[in-house]
Amino acid sequence: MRTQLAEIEQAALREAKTLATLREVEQLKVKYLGKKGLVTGILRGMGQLSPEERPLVGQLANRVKKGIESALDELAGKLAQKELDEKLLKEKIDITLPPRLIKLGKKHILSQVREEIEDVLIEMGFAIAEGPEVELDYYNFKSLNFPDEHPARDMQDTFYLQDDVLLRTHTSSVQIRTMEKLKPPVKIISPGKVYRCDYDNTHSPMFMQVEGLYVDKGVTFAQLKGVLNLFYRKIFGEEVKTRFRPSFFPFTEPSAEVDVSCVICRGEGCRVCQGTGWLEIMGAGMVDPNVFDFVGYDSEEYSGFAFGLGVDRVAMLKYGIDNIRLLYENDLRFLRQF
Ligand code: FA5
Repeated sequence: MRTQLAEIEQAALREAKTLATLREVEQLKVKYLGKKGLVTGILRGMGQLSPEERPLVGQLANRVKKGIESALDELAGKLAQKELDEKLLKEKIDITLPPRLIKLGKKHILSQVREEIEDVLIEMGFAIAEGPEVELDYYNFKSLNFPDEHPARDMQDTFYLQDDVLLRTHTSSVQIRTMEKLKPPVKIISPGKVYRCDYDNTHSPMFMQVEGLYVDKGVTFAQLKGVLNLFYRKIFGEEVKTRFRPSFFPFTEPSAEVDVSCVICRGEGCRVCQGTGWLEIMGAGMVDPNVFDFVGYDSEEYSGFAFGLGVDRVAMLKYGIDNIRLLYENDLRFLRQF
């Protein structure tokens, strides 16, 4: 048995030298030291030995077992380190390489311009008011002093949903809804989408407006001009010029259309301003006393001004965009420029 043990030890140590993986080490451990292993077999067979021989062989067998165990443990340690080194080498990351570019989303140009317009007006003391896009004829037309069948309704090509329900054609409807709820002074802007059956390079069936309304005692047209001149300078820069042209809106009297000098050609005439040097951006005027009657304001005591501008037109002018459709086509190559 002693010779057998010595041979087993030598064989185990010889085989250990040929091993290359942790798995093989584990298999060898089972072969020699496992339940049915060679060394365990010897230990089991010790019952047949004489009482004198038993402790001697027992000691030897234990020594051989420990010797094999520690040789294999040492080998396993080395192989584990080797496998770890190889893995680390394979997974090595070169932190000096430039990263792949992540394309971040950003706000649509119309939202950017709308927010810029809102910020300028909020700074001047206006608060934001909102109203529905599906509107009653009463708020979109009638209470704004458009009599039934009056030709002024033709100025805004309307999408009707039912006889008296429509897609709002302007955000002026929010004027009435707000004045119904609040007593003067009222100083609001109402930004939002509006809809008209209208389609060419500068007109879109859905576009965005910002309406402004200021009602208080002693509000004047001069204040309206002051607010709008300051507004345009803040949006387009100090050198921009404004022009007020007499116009007509049923809900304002007097009324004006406000043009700004074309920021693309600096007033010299180009495709966008159709050679005139000016671009129409908004309608404005003093609130008609008839509108005050609809909401129960005393027109002897209060006066007010209102204005409504097209956000799309402002965006086109600010960024030199010559076709309004580009704003709604969602072409990322176009949108990423802003
Ligand atoms: C109005 O909508 C009036 N509610 C504005 C107003 C408010 C006047 C308060 C007086 C007092 P108008 O139809 O002109 O007015 O439209 C206002 C602006 O919206 C225009 O100057 C233009 O910039 C823009 N706009 C009008 N139609 C379109 C369209 N189809 N596509 C893009 N922008 C448009």
